Amino acid sequence: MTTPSLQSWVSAQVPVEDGNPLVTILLIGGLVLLMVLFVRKMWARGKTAEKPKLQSTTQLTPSLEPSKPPEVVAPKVTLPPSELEAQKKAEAETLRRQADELKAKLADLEAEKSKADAPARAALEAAQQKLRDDAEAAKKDAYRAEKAAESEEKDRKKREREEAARLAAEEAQRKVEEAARLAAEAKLEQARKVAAEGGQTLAAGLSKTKREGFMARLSGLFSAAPKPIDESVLAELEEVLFTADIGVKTASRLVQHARDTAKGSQDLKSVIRDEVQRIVTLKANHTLGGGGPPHVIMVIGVNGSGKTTTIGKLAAKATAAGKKVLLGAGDTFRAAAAEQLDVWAERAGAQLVKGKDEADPASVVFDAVKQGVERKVDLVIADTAGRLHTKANLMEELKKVRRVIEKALPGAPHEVLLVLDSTNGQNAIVQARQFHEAVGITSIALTKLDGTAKGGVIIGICDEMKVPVSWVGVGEKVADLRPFDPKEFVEALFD
Ligand SMILES: Nc1nc2c(ncn2[C@@H]2O[C@H](COP(=O)(O)OP(=O)(O)OP(=O)(O)O)[C@@H](O)[C@H]2O)c(=O)[nH]1
Ligand SMILES: [Mg+2]
Repeated sequence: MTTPSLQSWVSAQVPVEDGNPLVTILLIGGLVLLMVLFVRKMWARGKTAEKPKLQSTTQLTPSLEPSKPPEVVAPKVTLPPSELEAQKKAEAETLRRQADELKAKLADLEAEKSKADAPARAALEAAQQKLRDDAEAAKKDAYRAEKAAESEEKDRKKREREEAARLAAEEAQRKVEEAARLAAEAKLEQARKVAAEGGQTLAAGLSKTKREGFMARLSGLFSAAPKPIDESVLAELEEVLFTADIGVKTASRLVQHARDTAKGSQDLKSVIRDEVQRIVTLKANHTLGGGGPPHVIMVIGVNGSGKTTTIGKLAAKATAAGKKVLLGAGDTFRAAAAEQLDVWAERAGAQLVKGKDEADPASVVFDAVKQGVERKVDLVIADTAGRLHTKANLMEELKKVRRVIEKALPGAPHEVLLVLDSTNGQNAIVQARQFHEAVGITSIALTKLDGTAKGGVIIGICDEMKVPVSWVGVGEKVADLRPFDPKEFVEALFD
């Protein structure tokens, strides 16, 4: 819009008497100013709306955001004035008052002077001069005292600020510690929940063995056995036990025991029951501690026997009991092994030390034990790759792992836990023998009892190895790994 046309538009909108040019110019100017302001406002709004596009596209998830230090409002601190500050303030006041009094006297003399004769005036003049000098000196001294008091006050304020900052820092530290304590408590609670998840009973885990395994046939024999027991019953017992998964040696021993004890007796069942209880009653340690610190457990076994799962379950139990646990990912052979252990570590609230894929397992385990010592953990559990007990080179590798654990912490490992898959039946006994010869096992975890009718293997293992079965696995949950209780075992099978 050109100025003349704007002018005519304005004239059309606003009636201007006789076309006064000054009013027209003012109106046009006002309108132009309004338009400029309007355009500026719109431009500014557009800029604000564009802003989000300029923001970073990467977003930190809340859990990854660096934790901010807690906000603490500094408390107000008031310190009493020092002795010197109070003294200087009082001194300044007195001197100021003195100076005022001297000035007042000066004024009195001035009045006197106006009425006095010449000699008297001269004397008054001299007196006045003296008063002036004194007043000036008092003022100067008052100023100096004030300055000294101010300097003292400044120091006091500084000390107040420092004290307030110290109290605020103390409070912030307290808050950080409180937050850490609450986080640790929450972690422990979580671990307890995982550990407390209801699991299967041993009886439920052994139900297949009882229903379908040798126990089913034994039960039939027990109820049909004549009294007194004769050779035909013993022959039948022999047949049942030899086809059970308890191993030939144990089967022979049990038959011999029955022959010696039960012939003529009326109760074959209680004879076998008591002998089985005697065989499986070996002293086991379920505390996951006692050695070290840290107590170190080396876990071994054939492929897929349940080592990593058992380690995870043991770690969860230990953290739930308030122990600090570190897992060593010594299975560097299988690519996903460390990740699998990592998941268990996370779930149990345990720490994890892992190496690169295909790293030397001994070096990873050595590092894990060293870290366990440095981090003052209570328990270190080292995983190892599954291996066939018949492969000499792999058994040599296991011996090396054991040696480096001892090197990292003299006296360790405090437990060598062999994990056996009970579905392997008698082969589990063969595995136990070979692993024992190679590295010397101290306890056994027998897994997957829930999926097999071969639960009788426990009897054979205990009888032949004289190594206690410490743990039995009856399912996938943490609570499904149960401390082995000989009495419970015998009750579950026979009663
Ligand atoms: N039903 C049942 N399954 C189990 C039990 N213990 C372990 N498992 C399962 O057995 C499988 C093998 O377990 P892992 O812990 O990976 O065995 P591993 O010995 O570490 O295997 P490798 O590392 O390959 O030698 C997994 O699917 C486990 O969930 C148990 O007591 N009952
Ligand atoms: Mg494993």
